[in-house]
Amino acid sequence: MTERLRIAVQKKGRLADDSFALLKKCGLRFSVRGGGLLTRVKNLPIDLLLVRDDDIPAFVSTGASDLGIAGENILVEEQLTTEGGLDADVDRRLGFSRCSLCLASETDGAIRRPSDLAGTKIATTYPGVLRKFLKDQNINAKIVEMKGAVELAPSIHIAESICDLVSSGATLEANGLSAFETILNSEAVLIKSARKLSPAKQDIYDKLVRRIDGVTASSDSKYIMLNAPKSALADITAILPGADAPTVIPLAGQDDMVAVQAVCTENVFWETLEQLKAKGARSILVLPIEKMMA
Ligand code: PRT
Ligand code: ZN
Repeated sequence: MTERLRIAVQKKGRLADDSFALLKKCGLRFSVRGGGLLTRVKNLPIDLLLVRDDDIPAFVSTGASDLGIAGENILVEEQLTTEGGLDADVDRRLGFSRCSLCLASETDGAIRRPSDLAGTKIATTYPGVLRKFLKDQNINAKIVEMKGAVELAPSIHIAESICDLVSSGATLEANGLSAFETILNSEAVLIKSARKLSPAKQDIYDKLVRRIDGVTASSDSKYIMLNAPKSALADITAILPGADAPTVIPLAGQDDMVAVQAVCTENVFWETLEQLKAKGARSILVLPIEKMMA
């Protein structure tokens, strides 16, 4: 029987859709409909273990799963709070579900900086990360552990401030709170243990991560095509964000102009196009790149 690589993925929630989308872009064919815990990938020897995000680091650590996709916030919290430690670490950053674990307090209140926390109470669902921060900063404050709705803690006088995830900032604002310190910047990560995989699983893993790298590299990348005066070629090449040597092609009947094509590995903004135009570039096209392999 072929060995199957097992990946633990959040079943439902903020990470789930983007995790499934990433795996589908890597060419994995599967369906997550139905309530099963294990989903078989049809075209590769891979199974998906559909679980709550909090359980993913422990599944990887114990060997119940070979890999996992979870927020770095969850991984770091579990590393800090699991008795005996975790054999699970970041293998790759995946670039989605970005958020920050922040300290926040009442917008017009007295707590404005970490040192103001001394002798106060802080509500959080991340006691491990918060405890480490307070210790590193030499701040003596009480941690009030909650399971959710942390943003309500100050208004009901459970704590003077909170330590919670922030993405748009709308939740803090709606509760009259402002962030005053970031403790951790987080994004979804591929989690792996230090255990050696069997040769068969190692092959599947190598293939998968090569594809993941191709997908993450191409998501910010664009193919740019433009016509440029020969005299401005150096200036124009310098503006192209994250581009190696571009392809330069003569233009029929126009000796002073060339066509330039390049892969830009960083975002191409409207400002970039305006700068290119100011240097004499014309007919500028920016195209998405679906897949890349070096
Ligand atoms: O059921 P399960 O345990 O699997 O899911 P869950 O409810 O524990 O987690 P879920 O699905 O809410 O979040 C999963 C992961 O998404 C988190 O661990 C983070 O890595 C990531 N993520 C990204 C976020 C946010 N952005 C986020 N904004 N997780 C939570 N939030 C919450 C935050 O706690 C606060 O309540 O959204 C609110 C703030 O959002 P803004 O936009 O108002 O600032
Ligand atoms: Zn959770």
